[in-house]
Amino acid sequence: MIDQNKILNCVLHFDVEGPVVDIFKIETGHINGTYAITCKKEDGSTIRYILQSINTKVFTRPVELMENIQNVTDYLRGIILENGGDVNRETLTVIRAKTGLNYYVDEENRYWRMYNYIEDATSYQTVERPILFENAAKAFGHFQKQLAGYPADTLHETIAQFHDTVKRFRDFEEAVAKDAVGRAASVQPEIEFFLSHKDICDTITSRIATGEIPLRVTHNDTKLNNIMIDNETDEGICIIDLDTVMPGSALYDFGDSIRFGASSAAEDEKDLSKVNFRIDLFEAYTRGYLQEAKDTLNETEKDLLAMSAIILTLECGMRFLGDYLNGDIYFGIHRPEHNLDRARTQIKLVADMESQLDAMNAVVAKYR
Ligand code: ADP
Ligand code: GN1
Ligand code: MG
Repeated sequence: MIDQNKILNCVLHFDVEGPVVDIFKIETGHINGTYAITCKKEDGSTIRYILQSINTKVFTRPVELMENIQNVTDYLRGIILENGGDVNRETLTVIRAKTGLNYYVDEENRYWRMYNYIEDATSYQTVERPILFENAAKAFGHFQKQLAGYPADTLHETIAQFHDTVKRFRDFEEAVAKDAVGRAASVQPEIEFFLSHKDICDTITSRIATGEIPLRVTHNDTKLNNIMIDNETDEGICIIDLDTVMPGSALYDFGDSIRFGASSAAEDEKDLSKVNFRIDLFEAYTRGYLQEAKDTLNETEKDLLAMSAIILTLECGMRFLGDYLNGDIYFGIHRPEHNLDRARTQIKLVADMESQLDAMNAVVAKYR
């Protein structure tokens, strides 16, 4: 935890309206250090911002990362204005540092950035009501449409081969072989589960290679807590966490949303009897997503929607268990076996989805 004085000092370097009256650490993301900052304006009212320390172990080129985000949010702002939308709520806005740059580097070489706070909206950790998930699907589908004309070749690849599941499998094998902190012996059934799924890892990547699946500008981290849902209307109003916006497959975005949201429990639930794949939530998401995206997706993409949920869940599970084996060096953890608990929920979900794949494909057939 970075101390409050450092945060206060950091805020002083950004162009904010008035002095800080509150700092609140948000613990739900696994990657960046996120703080909600409240400032008091001259007229006595308050305004909130999001201050983030960028995880530079994960995003090793933070200046390029911010260039992506600046350009993407500027582009979105243009589209929202054209459509008469509310630019303060429908996109992140980068608040510049007093230097004019879109980041600030502190004495310890930490990179900080600031955004407007999306007010009167919630970032949900689980799908409390199916409509939230259906609306999240529409919003992610809409986001993909908004960025369809974005010049993809101008985007920096912020993490190379981010959803290359075959590479993720190799990384996992390496973590098992290295067994850096001596944990492999205690998680043999979990390791076996992932190793036994080697043959499906290339489902998406091999078809990208042949051109059957096109590259699009995608979000690549479409979990439910990366979207702000309006408290009044339940609509997904703003897509956040734009660090991994880069060329990818629409299937990455669909599959990752299902991975996180179509579960009956949280991603880190310890009691696996509570973790089940919910086909009703899969249906809600598929309906909402295809409503927005069905005219854009090709037949191969539609054929693989259900399967993509299995692949993305498998991939994320391997990453969690791999990180547990590596000694928890990538994902933020809040308890000793956090990554192992996360890996186990993913295993449970993959197994559930495999047993319901026919039913999932039938749902896709209904809405495609
Ligand atoms: P991470 O990469 O660590 O997941 P995020 O950018 O997703 O970081 O931020 C973590 C959490 O902070 C989000 O899940 C959301 O709850 C909250 N958050 C982030 N940006 C905003 C924002 N602009 N307005 C309101 N809440 C936000
Ligand atoms: C991370 O940043 P966050 O918490 O939204 C991760 C995703 C994983 C997710 C699992 C840059 O997402 O790839 O799917 O955790 N982001 C990065 O919850 O690695
Ligand atoms: Mg996030």
